[in-house]
Amino acid sequence: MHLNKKLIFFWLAAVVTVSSCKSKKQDQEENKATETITVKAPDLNADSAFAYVARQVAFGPRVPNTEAHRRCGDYLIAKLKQFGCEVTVQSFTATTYDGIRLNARNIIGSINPNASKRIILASHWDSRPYADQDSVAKTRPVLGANDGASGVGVLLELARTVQQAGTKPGVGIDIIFFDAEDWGNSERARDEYVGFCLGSQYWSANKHKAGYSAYYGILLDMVGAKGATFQKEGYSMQYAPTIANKVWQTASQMGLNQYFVDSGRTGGSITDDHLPVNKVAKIPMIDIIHTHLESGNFFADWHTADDDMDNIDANTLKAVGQVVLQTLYQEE
Ligand code: AHN
Ligand code: ZN
Repeated sequence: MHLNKKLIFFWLAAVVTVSSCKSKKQDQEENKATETITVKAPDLNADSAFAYVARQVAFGPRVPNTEAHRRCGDYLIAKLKQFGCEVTVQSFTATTYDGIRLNARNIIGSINPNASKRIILASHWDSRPYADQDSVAKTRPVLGANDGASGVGVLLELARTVQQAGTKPGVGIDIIFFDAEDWGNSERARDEYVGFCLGSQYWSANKHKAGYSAYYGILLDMVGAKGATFQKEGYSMQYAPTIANKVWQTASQMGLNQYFVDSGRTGGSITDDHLPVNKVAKIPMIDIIHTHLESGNFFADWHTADDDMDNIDANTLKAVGQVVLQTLYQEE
């Protein structure tokens, strides 16, 4: 609310200030820009987003084939239904690079299920079976507060917010919680995705509805750490540059460039759930993923035993969710 009001004010002020030295045509164009920005998305609640992350973490590590994983999946299905989504559960067996068969579920919650123009919002809901980046606890499963639960928490809060809102977005939204993302191993797996992204690979080859497509997609990965920075990621710029530019521009208009950094440089290309969606499903999809601006590394506790709630900042969750929601409300 506060952000958007400020933003509208800024845009009106900008138009008024410069209009005296512009042609009529330019004026009209700028008024059009002002109009698009005044479509105001409803406000997410930061504490609510935080609570949805904490609730997932409270199940314990959501490693496929464990009880915590099964129970968390049931919880996510129930929440999406509670928020008025049409829920489709895609159950499948995923075979890992090391030959383990996982009972996996992609969970899809649809808002405006009959709208023809659709946008995918996705995140993975499983957590990694071992903390191989930890200096000590290398075989311990990862709690995945940031790596997994953060993106899902933001999307649950987004679904709740849309349900509560007086005005719905004009587009249809498919929230996809991909399973079995994080079993990969860059050193040992030899396939194209080095063992990662099993749920997204499955969905991209077997969509939940016959003939399904979408206008574009936005993937959230590791979107909860304090002071997180998101750069335009390499594959996003290769497959979906207009979407990435649009999202970063929206963030900029909302005064959120401290998170959505726009240095003019493209970040590294990251093998993540958006890659099969781009390559196999042929739906342009970006990845909003936390990387360190200089090193390009993920957040400090990535794949360690310390990826817990201490890492999570409600302000970061809210900033990401609000930018995504604003982008959706600006779609015709
Ligand atoms: C690789 O490490 C190749 N990709 C990172 C995908 C990932 C893991 N996202 C979260 N956890
Ligand atoms: Zn991971």
